[in-house]
Parts: sequence; C-alpha cells; structure tokens
Amino acid sequence: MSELLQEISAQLQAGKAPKVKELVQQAVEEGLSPQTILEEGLLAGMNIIGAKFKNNEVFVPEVLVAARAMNRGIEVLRPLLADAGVEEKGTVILGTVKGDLHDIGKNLVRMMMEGKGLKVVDLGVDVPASAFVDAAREHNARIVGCSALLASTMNEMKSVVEAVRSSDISDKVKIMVGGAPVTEAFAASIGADCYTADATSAAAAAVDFCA
Ligand code: B1M
Repeated sequence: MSELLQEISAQLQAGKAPKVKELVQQAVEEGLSPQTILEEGLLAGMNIIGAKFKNNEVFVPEVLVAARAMNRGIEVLRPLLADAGVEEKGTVILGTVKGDLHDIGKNLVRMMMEGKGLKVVDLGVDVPASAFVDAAREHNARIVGCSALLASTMNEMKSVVEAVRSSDISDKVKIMVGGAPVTEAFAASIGADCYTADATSAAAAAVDFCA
C-alpha cells in the first residue's frame, strides 16, 4: 500500500478530519483511483478503529471523530464516484432504521447508487418504518433501502417490510436490506426482496430492480 494511503488511514484513526480531507484531495491529484482511496485508505483506517473499539482500546468519542474524518474524506470522493449527467434510472428511499445512528455504510451505499445514476432520497438515521413508506409514496420510489448496524435494531427492518407490505404501494416497491449484522438468511426470514453485503453490490442490485 502507498505511503499516502497509509497516512490517510492513520490520520482517520486520529480523527483529523481536515487533514484526511487534504490527503484524500492530494491522492486524487496524484492519480489514485477513488475506489482505491476509499478501500485502502479510508475503509482500512475505519476497520482498524472498529477492531480497537471491539477490544476496548478506543471508545465512542474516538470512534465518532474517526467517523467524522471518514465522512470528510468521502465528501471529496463523492463527485468522482458519481457519474455526472447520467440519466436517472429510478428512485431509492434510503435510511438507517429506527434506534440506529450509524450512517457511514448507508452514506457509501448512497454514493454508489448515485454513481450508478439512481436518485437517492436519504432519510438519514433513526428512521421509523412509517417514514420509509411515506417517502416512497411521495417520491414514487421503486426501492426502499434499509441499513442497520446493531443486532438490536436489525429487527426494525421487519417493521419496515410489514409497513410496506400492508400499504397501498406494496407491489410497486422492492425492499433492500444491508449492514454488518444482516445476513441473506435474515433478509429472507423477514421477507425482504434483497440482501447485499456491500455498497457496490447494493448499487448493482438496485439498478437491476429499476431496469
Ligand atoms: Co457503533 N457499534 N455503536 N458507533 N460502531 C458497531 C456497529 C459495533 C459492531 C462495534 C463493536 O462492538 N464491535 C457494535 C454493534 C454490536 C452489535 O450490535 N452487534 C456497536 C455499538 C455497540 C455501538 C453503541 C451501542 C456503543 C455505545 O454507545 N455503547 C452505539 C449505538 C448508537 C446507536 O446507533 N443508537 C454506537 C455508536 C457508534 C458511533 C456513534 C460512535 C459511531 C457511528 C458514527 C456514524 O456512523 N456516523 C460508531 C461506529 C463508527 C462503529 C463501528 C466502529 C464502525 C461502523 C462503520 O461505520 N463501519 C462499528 C464496528 C465495526 O463495524 N467494525 C460499530 C464502516 C462502514 C463502511 O461499514 O456500516 O458495515 P458498514 O457498511 C457496509 C456494509 O455493511 C454495507 O455496505 C457498507 C459499505 O460496503 N451496508 C449495506 C450498509 N448498509 C447497507 C444497506 C444496504 C446494503 C448494504 O442496502 C440497503
């Protein structure tokens, strides 16, 4: 891995948001691909923080500043990963489910979907099931996408599936789920239409649904 990517990872772990932004910009100018910067710089750093968090070597405040630094880096990459001027292929309602405040993975899913020419209405975090349905109806969406990072909140996805299925838009909308604790088997058990493990495959699946 290049020294610059290692430095991005290190500065992210230290929570130095302006420095991460500057280094990501530098990496872009040096010709590194946005995908490489994302995976080998930003996500590599966040994975290390995640492992330390699990082992009680760092705590919520450190994780929070690292997450902010990650988001600042992603902001630089967003327009590069998005294909400017691509005709919109369909609308996706995206959000992190009720009770869950994790948004880094969701933001990546959004970025990749926008990069594939989908319009994404991002409802943010802590989104109740009814808000997914209301937004899907309002925006005439083809897809509702739910993200969850906590074992305790992934069950909220079942509420979203039930809310969509019992609504008037049931047969217009596909439900996609994802996030670290979510599995294919869980998705099937709650009646979701699709589970994907990462942002890139989520975007590809969403495009297929809209085709
Ligand atoms: Co939290 N947290 N956290 N946290 N946090 C985890 C998830 C945890 C695994 C850490 C651990 O203990 N090892 C653990 C959950 C354990 C569990 O339930 N199994 C945990 C916990 C316990 C908590 C708190 C309860 C801690 C506390 O307060 N004591 C608390 C909960 C707050 C709440 O939500 N109500 C909490 C808080 C936080 C912070 C606020 C400090 C911060 C979030 C900041 C933010 O998001 N803005 C945070 C973070 C950063 C993490 C870790 C370290 C990193 C998560 C992350 O962003 N990963 C995480 C540990 C870990 O995962 N190693 C942890 C990077 C991201 C790119 O990956 O989100 O998995 P991910 O997204 C991937 C895929 O999952 C997929 O695509 C993405 C990219 O490829 N994907 C989808 C995601 N959504 C998708 C949707 C799709 C398809 C694919 O379709 C629609």
